[in-house]
Amino acid sequence: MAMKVYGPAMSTNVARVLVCLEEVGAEYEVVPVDMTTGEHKSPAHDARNPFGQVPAFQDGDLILYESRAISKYILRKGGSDLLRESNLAESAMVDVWLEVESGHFSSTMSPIIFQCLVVPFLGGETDTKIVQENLEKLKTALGVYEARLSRFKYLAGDFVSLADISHFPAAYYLLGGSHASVLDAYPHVKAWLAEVMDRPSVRKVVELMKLPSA
Ligand code: GS8
Repeated sequence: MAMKVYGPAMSTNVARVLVCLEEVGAEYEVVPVDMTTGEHKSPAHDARNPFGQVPAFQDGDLILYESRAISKYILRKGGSDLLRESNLAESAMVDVWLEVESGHFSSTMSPIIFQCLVVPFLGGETDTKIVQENLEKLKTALGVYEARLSRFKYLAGDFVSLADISHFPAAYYLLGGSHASVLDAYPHVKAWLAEVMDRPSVRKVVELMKLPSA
């Protein structure tokens, strides 16, 4: 039976899960959850994700939430090497940079995406103070990334891993938004992101993110 992902592909956390399914070539189904009507807060969705958020994930009797945990499950099940689990030190570095992605990159990008895309879509006005504050935080993080990527081809070392591809959903919105030029000061980061965005799995999910109903 195909694995099921509940939530719109355009959501960054849903897209992270989808790219892992694409990486392992799994059969999967994206089940729509209409966030505009609050379906993610419905009892049916709450049974799958008690935080009332997307994504939720189902593989037979197993129900999971939290996109990075779901991603790891999919990669382990599919026998992918993107977690480097045969090497203790390498897998630890994957974990480090997955935490960095969550705590320094995506957490900083989330309010920027919300203010620059979601708020105007809902008819509101972007809070530029929030955007500027988070852009400053982003620049601080990107300085660390630049130093790292000057020494290694990828974040966890000289091998591509989940830590790299996990950045793609927020990076997609950064690259396509009005603050993309922030990356110009970080040439290694820019080149690394270009490579991440060019992975076939990422290109496939980017297409799904563009579909209005997905
Ligand atoms: C965060 C999920 C999340 O914030 C994860 O899965 O990694 N740590 C979790 N989901 C957002 C959509 S943005 O992609 C969401 O569901 N927001 C609606 C809400 O919180 O009510």
